[in-house]
Amino acid sequence: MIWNENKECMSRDERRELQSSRLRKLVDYVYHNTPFYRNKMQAMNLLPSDIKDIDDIVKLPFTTKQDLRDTYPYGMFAAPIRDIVRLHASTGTTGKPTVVGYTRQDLAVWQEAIARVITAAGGARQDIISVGYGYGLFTGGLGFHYGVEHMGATVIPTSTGNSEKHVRLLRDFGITGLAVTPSYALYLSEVMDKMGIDPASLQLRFANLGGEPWSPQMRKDIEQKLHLKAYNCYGLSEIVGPGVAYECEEQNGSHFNEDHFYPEILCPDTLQPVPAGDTGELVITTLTKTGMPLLRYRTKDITSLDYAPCPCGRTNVRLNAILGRSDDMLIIRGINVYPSQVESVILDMPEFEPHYLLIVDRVGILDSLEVQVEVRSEYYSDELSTILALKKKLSDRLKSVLSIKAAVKLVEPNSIERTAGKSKRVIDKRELK
Ligand code: DLL
Repeated sequence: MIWNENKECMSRDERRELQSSRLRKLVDYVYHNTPFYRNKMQAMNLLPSDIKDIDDIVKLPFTTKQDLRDTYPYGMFAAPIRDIVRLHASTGTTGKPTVVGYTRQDLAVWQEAIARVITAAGGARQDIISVGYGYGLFTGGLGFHYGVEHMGATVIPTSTGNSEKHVRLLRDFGITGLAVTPSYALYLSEVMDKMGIDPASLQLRFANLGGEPWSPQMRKDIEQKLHLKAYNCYGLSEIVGPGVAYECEEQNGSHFNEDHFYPEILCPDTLQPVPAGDTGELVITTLTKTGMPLLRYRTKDITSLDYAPCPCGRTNVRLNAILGRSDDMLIIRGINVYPSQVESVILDMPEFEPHYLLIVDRVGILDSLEVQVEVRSEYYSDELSTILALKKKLSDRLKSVLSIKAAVKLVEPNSIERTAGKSKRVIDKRELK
């Protein structure tokens, strides 16, 4: 099923026209309503009338998270506060949080975006959907909540926190759809296991997972353990929250809601566009937002776009998996390391649970990387030789993928801390030294 065939399946030429006219309107709007952008454009000698079609987007200034911090809290708002009906903020671990304001019209766009996300995963009005993203300043909870209501399905605002209760709700309320982070989906399967509840006995059919990167192996794991189909949903608070891009039944890249959010892939160093299909930093312009529209927001997410037609019939471009962030990339002994590389090695080996932790440290002048991973109970052993052999096997595989040696620490099942939200997979102790 497709939520909005008119918009999701329009010809690429038609969509380009729509994007061009929306971009013209947007630039005129921010020029007159956001001093931040007017100043930037004036410094570049750029007038709204210089933007004629979507290809002119490359002339526009960038926006960074730092800009949002510098103008904290409301400096990026284009609409007066009396027209803002909701605020969210990202959980900044360093410095000030970034604040996002929505007008009524922005919330309507967001609801539509989420309705597309859920419909593409096979959800419909008769579904009962549990939203297990955090409710509050985080965009996941309320974002999904109002999207589910908008499409007419039944929403259960479970939020995070009490996982056993969540499992009981899944069972007792006949919940058919789940919206949570991928790591929490896995955790719920463990809780079910402990409670002696067989996921196959539940009504669950699909899950909309996002908020953090996950790999194809993790998808397989979640689908098998929870007996459902798992679909990716990508988004970030600065742009809208969840609902920027979403997977369809093909589960092969996430369709970008391009009529509202325009994606570019740029080289993070030169900020020039990469050839179509190549990997680089995702940069997004909000084409229709009125509360806090952003021009060319640098997401720092490293990924690529797939322009090939999709058998599902949607024509909006597909976002490939997020390979990492240009700012969470670790440089260990001069080598770039993405945590997702370690994850793919671990998930490829049946001996391990998909729970791991990277600990980066500096001993003397040498960087060190320790990978802690949980051994599945059926492979756990008191035999030293068995454990040593398993350690060596993982260590060798990591070396071949990462090109650096990692110390491997095997830990018991369930010993790595679980979170209801995004899991913390990296501890970089060098930052403190
Ligand atoms: O995580 C919004 C969201 C909520 C998306 C629920 C999907 C589902 P932020 O907290 O601002 O917003 O974090 C945004 O998380 O730039 C990516 O690095 C990462 N991220 C989000 N979704 C995905 C995904 C929400 N599906 C940041 N795959 C983004 C990989 C993701 N990374």
